[in-house]
Amino acid sequence: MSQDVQAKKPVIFSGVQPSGRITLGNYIGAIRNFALLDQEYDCLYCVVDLHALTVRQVPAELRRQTLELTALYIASGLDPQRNIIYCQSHVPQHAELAWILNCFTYMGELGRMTQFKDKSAQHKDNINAGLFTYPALMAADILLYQTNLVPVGADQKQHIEITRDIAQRMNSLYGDLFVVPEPYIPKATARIMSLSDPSKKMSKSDEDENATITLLDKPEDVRRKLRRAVTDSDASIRFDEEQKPGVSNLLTILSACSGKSVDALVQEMEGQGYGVLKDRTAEAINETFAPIQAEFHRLIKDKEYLTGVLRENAGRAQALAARTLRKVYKKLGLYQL
Ligand code: ATP
Ligand code: LTN
Repeated sequence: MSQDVQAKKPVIFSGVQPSGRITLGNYIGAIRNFALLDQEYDCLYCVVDLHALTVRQVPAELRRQTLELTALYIASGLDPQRNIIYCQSHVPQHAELAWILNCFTYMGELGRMTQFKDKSAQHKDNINAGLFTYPALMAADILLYQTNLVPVGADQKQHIEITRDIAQRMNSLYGDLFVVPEPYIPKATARIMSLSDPSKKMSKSDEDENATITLLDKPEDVRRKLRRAVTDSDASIRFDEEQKPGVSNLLTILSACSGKSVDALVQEMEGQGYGVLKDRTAEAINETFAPIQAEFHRLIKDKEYLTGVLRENAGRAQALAARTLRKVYKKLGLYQL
């Protein structure tokens, strides 16, 4: 974001949890799009560490993953001068606004969230209140900055919808408090599937190592995982998400990494076996990752630089967040000193 943060450019906000190694799904579905948008928007990209606490984290790993995600944002092409790259817990207004929004969010609507249902099923021993009210904190992230557009994968659509509902509800009670944000979910890459089970989305907290490709995987790991990827027994390379979810997922990934359309790829590989599709996909992923990994490995050694980026950008984010929070407190009738 440029110095003139308050200027008229529309605002983009998005967040990724430092809850594990960043996957190919996170990259193609979300992070890659961030860099494409930073010319026309004022952008904030957040490491949402408070959200990560809704499932148990090992403290030392959470710290490491926070710094890694910061480095990966930058290595993926986001300039930390032009974009506000920062950490959620460094800007206390997120938690403060989340409390307010909790008071305007209904139990019924939170109970319908599929992420809550999925995570409660995965973590039966820890169905905590934070997991339930997660969308109110996410709404706070977005609404604090008067965000216009939120680039995310398809799994987050429902959370953007509840954010819009909360914003509209409060706007109609108190006048114009918040900009009502729109999701930005490019259809083709909105849902990258697991390599082991193409009926599930690729997820960074998946325990099966072969299900996910991480942005820091070595080229030989990518090749090995691709070779093991589940396809089908029909042996024809076609895009058909219903009948051939594994093959279609590989085609989506290959298309996203090579820049070629799925149709062109299908024509090129006509009559060839799945081995060719898998090897080409692995190579395209490795080519996409190589410059990002090189930059990541350079940045991650420079903890001082990364900490400096987080410190400086926390200040910029706080200045923006404080304006919205002040307005909300005032309009709701909290006594002003
Ligand atoms: P976790 O497994 O810890 O829930 P996750 O892999 O689902 O993590 P998030 O941090 O929740 O990742 O998501 C970061 C961004 O990546 C979000 O915008 C989300 O929609 C997007 N995303 C996550 N998985 C995929 C996927 N498989 N395909 C496309 N986009 C994805
Ligand atoms: N809930 C998101 C991460 C997230 C987010 C946000 C995304 C937290 N706050 C604000 C966009 C905007 C997830 O689980 N992927």
